[in-house]
Amino acid sequence: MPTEETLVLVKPDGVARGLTGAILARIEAKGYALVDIRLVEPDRELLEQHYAEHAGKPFFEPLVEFMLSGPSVAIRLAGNRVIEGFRSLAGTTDPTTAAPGTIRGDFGRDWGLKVQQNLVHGSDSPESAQRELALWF
Ligand code: DAT
Ligand code: MG
Repeated sequence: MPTEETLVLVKPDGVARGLTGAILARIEAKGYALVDIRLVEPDRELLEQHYAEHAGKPFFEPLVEFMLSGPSVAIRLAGNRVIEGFRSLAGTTDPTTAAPGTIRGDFGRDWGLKVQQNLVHGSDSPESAQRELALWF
């Protein structure tokens, strides 16, 4: 079976707070391979496609606006079970309750905004990964 790939994003809050290096260090220490990495300033169309599953939800527009607020670092990451493994490294969606030891649990908090800022994105399935990698790379 070919090695699995996933899309990881260091989102605008992670880049703006200077946490890109700390996040990359955790990914590298875990042993996954960086296949490609680039700084991206996405447009609205890319983001609406990326987050299409959330269209119509109350946080959708704040989410797109947040993602437009600055560059993200897009990473093509590879390794066996990397989709599941990166989501485990990231922690659960809500940074207030994400486990300590995870990226979101250690670096995230609730800022009282309409959208949760939780530093990173990771694809949630092989189908999502292929779809999202084609959008960002
Ligand atoms: P994840 O990024 O863990 O896959 P998701 O796909 O459900 O989470 O949501 C995408 C992003 O939207 C998430 O990283 C933060 C934000 N978000 C999700 N649910 C939210 C909510 N109920 N209120 C505010 N922001 C939310
Ligand atoms: Mg998701």
